[in-house]
Amino acid sequence: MERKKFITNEKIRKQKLKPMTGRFEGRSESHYAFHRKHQKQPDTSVKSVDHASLPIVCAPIKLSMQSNNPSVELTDKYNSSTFNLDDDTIEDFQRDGYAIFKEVFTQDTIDALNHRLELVLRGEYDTGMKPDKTPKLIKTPIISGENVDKAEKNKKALGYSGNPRKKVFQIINIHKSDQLFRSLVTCPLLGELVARVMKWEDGARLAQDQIWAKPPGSPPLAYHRDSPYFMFTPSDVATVWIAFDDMAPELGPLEYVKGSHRWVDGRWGSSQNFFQGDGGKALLYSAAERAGIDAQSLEYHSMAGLKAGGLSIHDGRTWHGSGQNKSSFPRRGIGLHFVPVNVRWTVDAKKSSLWRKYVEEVIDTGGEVSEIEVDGQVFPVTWLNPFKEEI
Ligand SMILES: O=C(O)CCC(=O)C(=O)O
Repeated sequence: MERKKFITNEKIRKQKLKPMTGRFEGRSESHYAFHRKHQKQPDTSVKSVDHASLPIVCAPIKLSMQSNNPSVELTDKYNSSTFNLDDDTIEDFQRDGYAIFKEVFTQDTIDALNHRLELVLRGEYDTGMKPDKTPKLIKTPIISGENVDKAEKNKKALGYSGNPRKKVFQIINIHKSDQLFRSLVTCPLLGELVARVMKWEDGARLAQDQIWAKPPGSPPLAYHRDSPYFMFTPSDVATVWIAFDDMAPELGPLEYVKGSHRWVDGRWGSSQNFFQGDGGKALLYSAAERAGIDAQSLEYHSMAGLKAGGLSIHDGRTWHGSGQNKSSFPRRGIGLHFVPVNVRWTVDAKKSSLWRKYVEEVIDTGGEVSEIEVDGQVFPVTWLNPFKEEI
């Protein structure tokens, strides 16, 4: 089997690398040992695709829709040797619980992702595998094609992501179905940004991705925290949310409650509550009250104004939600949930309908859930800190 290519870091990007093919120069043996330790056989639940052959790097190569290994493309701002994550951004993130990064992916990449999203919604998977969750949608006739210009596209039907069902919908783990999405979620820059703002010394691992699409007229998404839904220890989670459309205020952009990651931990409601169209703030208000905070004093920060290709990162404990889509266009985006490299399952993982399947086999053979390492094929490490040699 081909060796898996975990790559990159600031140093490597500074060298303006082409896609990686060889060994990592200048790394110590312990670094390679770490890679080997985290290199696993594919999960048994993943049968019809060889994940090791899927692209795991995003690199400054020209996007090609025809390519067998399609890769997302970063803008010059993030692809160049001048990009540097400054200390102020990290401090702001630690204080507020979120940070915003504009113009990260090129418009070509976003157009291609929207195109692929439409195909996945229509059941076309270029890996041959289904995502873990797909929505039930009303069949609509036309697709937003890659060669159709914007004006022309808008005159036509909006495709499945503009679905007349008027419901917020999710796809879970689209990266299993589509190679371009696989390249997006494993893009090392994203893992690096997350690890550095969260101060995860070792690096970042992808736990799950979730497409969030709000067709015209769809209701608000209830305010919630992400971290209670992830059954790992340590319990840190961070989410990268990438805009696939320009976030005009009437589209119902993502909103954060400033500083809410510092409120007491706890679980309120279930993921079913996400989709209640009641304005979505009931859980938030009760959490604020428990934290001794007056609901009237909450400070909200909307992602309105963020252009397609920009992204935000939030701490998994930051309360967030989004308003109704009052426009006549779809509002699309993807949330990528990351965890630290060295997480283990919690004992509760075996009770969770979402995570049980990943730990079941070990339990069946008498293992202790808390001793299970997460599977690197299913939960790929997307960035390792090259400056931390011993882990
Ligand atoms: O896209 C949205 O409105 C919600 C996204 C979200 O809750 C998340 O990514 O954690």
